[in-house]
Amino acid sequence: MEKTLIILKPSAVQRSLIGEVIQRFEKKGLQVCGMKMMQLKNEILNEHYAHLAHLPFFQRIKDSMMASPVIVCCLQGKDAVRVVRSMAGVTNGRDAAPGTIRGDYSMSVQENIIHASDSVETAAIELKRFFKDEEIFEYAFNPMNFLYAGNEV
Ligand code: IDP
Ligand code: MG
Repeated sequence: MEKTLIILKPSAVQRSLIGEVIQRFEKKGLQVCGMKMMQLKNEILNEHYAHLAHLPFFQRIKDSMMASPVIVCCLQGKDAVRVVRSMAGVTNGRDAAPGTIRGDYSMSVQENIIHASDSVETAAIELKRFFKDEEIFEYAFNPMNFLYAGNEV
């Protein structure tokens, strides 16, 4: 099944939106396969945002990502990359459609709550960048087995 990376940026952590954002993905039906808090550093951001290195405000974008710990999360599901990107909304929070995460929680281009991998190829590279193999979990997703103990049904 397809996996993608999301990062809850400092703008999510500092505004106490971790739970709300993760809940949207859980309710949609995406499976959380890995999750941890990290303090990002310049080196990993140089890789992660290499496509922005030419921008005059590259350092400001990196500083914003280092301003507080972030939550990195692996989500799994059919077409997970496409589904998660569409739930995130376009980059600029002021342009993002209502109902998307950026559309509902962000007024900013930079402070836009969430990173989401933009292709299947990028997702594989980004998951390797932020997670060790043993930090990604393949597990059955079967809530019925956890509503009751075996001797209760
Ligand atoms: P994406 O996050 O929608 O994929 P990218 O173009 O990959 O957008 O840019 C990565 C991040 O860099 C954005 O999410 C945003 O935080 C920041 N960023 C991109 N363009 C600008 C800009 O013009 N001004 C300020 N920040 C920007
Ligand atoms: Mg991007």
